[in-house]
Amino acid sequence: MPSITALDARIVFNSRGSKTIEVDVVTDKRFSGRACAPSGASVGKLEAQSFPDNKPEKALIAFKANRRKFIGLDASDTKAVFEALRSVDRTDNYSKIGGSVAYALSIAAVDSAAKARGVPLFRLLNPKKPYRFPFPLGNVLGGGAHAGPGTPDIQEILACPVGANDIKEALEMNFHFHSEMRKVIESLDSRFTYGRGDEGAWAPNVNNDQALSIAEKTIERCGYRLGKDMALGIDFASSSFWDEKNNVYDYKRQGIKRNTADQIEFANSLIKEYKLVYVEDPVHETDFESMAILTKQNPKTLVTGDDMLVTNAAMVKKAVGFGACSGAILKVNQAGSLYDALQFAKECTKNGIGIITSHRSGESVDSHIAHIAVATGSKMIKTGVLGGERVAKLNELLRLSEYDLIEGMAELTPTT
Ligand code: 2PG
Ligand code: MG
Repeated sequence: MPSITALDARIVFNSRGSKTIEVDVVTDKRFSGRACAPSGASVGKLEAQSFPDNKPEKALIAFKANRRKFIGLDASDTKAVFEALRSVDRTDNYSKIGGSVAYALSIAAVDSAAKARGVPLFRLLNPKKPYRFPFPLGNVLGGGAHAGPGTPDIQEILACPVGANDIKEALEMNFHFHSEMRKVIESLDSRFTYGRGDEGAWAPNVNNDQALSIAEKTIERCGYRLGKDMALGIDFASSSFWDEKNNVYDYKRQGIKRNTADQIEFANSLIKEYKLVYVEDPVHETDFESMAILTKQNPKTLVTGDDMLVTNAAMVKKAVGFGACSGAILKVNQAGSLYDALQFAKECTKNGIGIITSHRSGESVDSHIAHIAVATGSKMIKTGVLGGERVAKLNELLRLSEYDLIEGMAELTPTT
């Protein structure tokens, strides 16, 4: 067994220039694993808390005070690491030790264990075939919490190269789409600055409707067929503009307010008009009833919970009770430790809910999520298109294609 012999941690910076925690785990005195915790801008209410009292320094102190408890553990045993974390932090959301520590420690442990065993991480996490490549779901045009005033209220317009035959072709299609989109935006706005949001998506001065029409025009310009070669998706991140007091979705930037019925109708109309293969958080995080309506009415679309499910197995059970969600975002740092996230993945698979493994808007150049996506049988990996921290994950998928073990692309149609 790859036994943990040393651990260290430090504060480093993420892609937004904010402080975060990076952990090193050494097994058998020579195999070194490392992971750096990402962070979100649109954060679900029930997510793990990254740092005690929101202070990275306190997470580092908590790590140092407790690190000896992990010495001697089997680094490949995600449950043992989880239990050791829980022995020092019994809160629901890792607020005592910090979700960032739970994330970085649990992933650095399997990173070192994979090296000790001489296997790729996805094999360590799931020794059973078949493996498939997730479709890369790339944020190409965005606003919301990821970009400034003038951009759409909708957080992300996403491209998914559904017609790609292999992962290389899929990545090339997304890069092509992203670069052609700039030309479409420029043709409509000669003053476009080439500005991009936190995840590398274009951040033009357009409203929600214009954003979608730009995406559709880009598909034409690339010579793709909408929904056949290249499909579109949307992350509404609608909790971020849900006005709880007045019960309306407040599209402030566009000056439109929608009540719940209007919001369902709006989401439905976009799904139809743009043949959306994917919609994420179309309604706010506690509205399971409306999510169930959209899930039922759109059997060909992955109606996906992010802030709604917060990578929590109990929330999947709740969603299943409502008939809500055919897709589920998996972000390890929402859950805290890797074990929590793998339990969530199991619950999704058991209930026929498609998994979409995802980055955060504040990222590092780590590429573990490429392995987690393959190991969990994710249908998609949502990890942006441009920016070094996004491309790091995409390039790792290319490296994984050198293993003959991975047999083609995932099956996309929802199974619920
Ligand atoms: C989301 C994510 C990633 P953030 O809402 O899905 O795209 O954004 O990390 O800011 O929560
Ligand atoms: Mg989201």
